[in-house]
Amino acid sequence: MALTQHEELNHWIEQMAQMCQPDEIILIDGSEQQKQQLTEEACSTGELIKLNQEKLPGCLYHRTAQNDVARTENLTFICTRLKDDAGPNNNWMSPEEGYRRAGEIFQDSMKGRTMYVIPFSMGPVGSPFSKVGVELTDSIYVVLNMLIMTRAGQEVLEAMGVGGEFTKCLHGKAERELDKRLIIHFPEDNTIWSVGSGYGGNVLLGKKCLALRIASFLARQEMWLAEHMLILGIEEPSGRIEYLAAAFPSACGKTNLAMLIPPEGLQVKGYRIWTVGDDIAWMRVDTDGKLWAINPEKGFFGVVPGTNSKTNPSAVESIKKNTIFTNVVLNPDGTVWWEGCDDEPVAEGALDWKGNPWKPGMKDEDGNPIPGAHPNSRFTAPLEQCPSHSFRLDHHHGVNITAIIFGGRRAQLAPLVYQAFDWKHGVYMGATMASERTAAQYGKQGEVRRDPMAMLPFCGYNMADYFEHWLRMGVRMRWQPKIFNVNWFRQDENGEYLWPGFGENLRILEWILARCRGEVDGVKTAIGFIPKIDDIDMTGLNIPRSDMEKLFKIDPEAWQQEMDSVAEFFKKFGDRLPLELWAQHEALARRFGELGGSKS
Ligand code: OXD
Ligand code: MN
Repeated sequence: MALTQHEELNHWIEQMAQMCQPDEIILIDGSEQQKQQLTEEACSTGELIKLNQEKLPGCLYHRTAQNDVARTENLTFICTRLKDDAGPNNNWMSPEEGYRRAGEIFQDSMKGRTMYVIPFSMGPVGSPFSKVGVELTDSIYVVLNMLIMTRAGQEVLEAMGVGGEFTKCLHGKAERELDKRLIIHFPEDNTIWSVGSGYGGNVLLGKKCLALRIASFLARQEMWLAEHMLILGIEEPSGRIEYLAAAFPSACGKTNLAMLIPPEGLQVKGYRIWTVGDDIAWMRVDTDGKLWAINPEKGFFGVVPGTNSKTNPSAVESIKKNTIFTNVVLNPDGTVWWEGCDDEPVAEGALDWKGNPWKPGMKDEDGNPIPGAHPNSRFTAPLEQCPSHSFRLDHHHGVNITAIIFGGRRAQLAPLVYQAFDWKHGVYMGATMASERTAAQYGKQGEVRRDPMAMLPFCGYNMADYFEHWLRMGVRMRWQPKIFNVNWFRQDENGEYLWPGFGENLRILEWILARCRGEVDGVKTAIGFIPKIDDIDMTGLNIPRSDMEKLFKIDPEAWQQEMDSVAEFFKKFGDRLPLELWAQHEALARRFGELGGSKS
């Protein structure tokens, strides 16, 4: 009997099964009963471990293979017919080669295994904002993660009807060997093939693969925006809520900002923060001419280390139940531990992320501490468990975006906050985003990595066309969100951070909102408007005036170097780069000529 009433879907499943040769095919219906069955099965094979159900109800534990702990950008490809359509920002293969190379690895790879069919919706089921995908996978870990991260199961299948469109997502663990791992996107076929990995970012195909790479490609055709952005709402006691969307490269505290807790000094103002999403925003211009956003996901796939009740109390609350922990320390009592958590590590009997006996203070041959949890260990948790989760998560239309914020980690260059003069200048600001690597990231520490709109690893087509698309979107809006850049990571001469970050960032968001409402003047500089220092509410936060001035210093020489590096980056896109971006680049140089830097 046919698996579903959707003929094209049935046909595709059959074809993929012919290639992968699973012993069995099971349709995921989204029911609690099926989820329990699969959990039991995965626990019986060791794929998952049930954690202490008294202390961590509904929580599970998983270890990935040791060579499979992060997204593998070098094995991630965009397969368009023309190489130039993928752009210098992507690895490229022809679609024929992509299907052939991945097909060889998929061949017979599910023998002795089950293929699960997961119909899922990115965004509320049936919303015109949403996109449907179907993921075929041989991993129960993937199924259980997808059930947290997406709306999945029978209701999606019903919404697809007999012929609804869907993204064809195929995942197979295969042997999890590096030379047999490929994460391939075929945007022109609305198809994703991922093989040889079990790590979330590579295998939860609704997330980076569909909701960013494929969606960005579709968004350009359909005139909307698929962005690597958090969304948060700030509610005043009057009831007015203003929503912000913000893009930061990895390791800049996106999840923390999405779950911000107002600092003590501002608590009298009675703000409430609403978390809409921590990673991805899909945004459309509505008939009112404004920009509206949804979070296509319904869970968090967050970095664990460093999460504690000081850095992110809402995350701590979110992961107390129904959470899957990947690659953290497993305590003998079936609880978990990670570097930077609230608890002391247990002295004896714990296992590290590799499954080896581990205790605090262990060192490797070179005398370096052996971490218990992998630095990129993750929690998968339902968004609705976050105490600040927005009541508009299932609204088919999302939330209206007042401001867009770009950011990065720059020790010396960028001021704490500055505002673009207009949309086009804001697009230039986003296109020139960059971040310096931290010790936790692969590569040379301090090295500047250009990461436009934080989309460099996630834009499913030529980024020159993506910039053009952003410029065109601005023209379509009657009410354009104002665009800002923030840098929480500025340091003084001694390498000390000048700004405390975390909840204190609300003081900067306040200024941003005040600017959007036209309530405060800005100071015009070459790079944009910066605040008058007295316009930032510093109640309860003691930062010397001289440090505040350093936070807003604009050094023309450093900016000249920055502009040289931007020019170099732009040149990679050749003629395809919109002329407007070069015009913005020249206008910035001209403004430095006219206005110089800021004296502070
Ligand atoms: C993520 C990332 O995992 O951006 O969200 O790398
Ligand atoms: Mn991300």
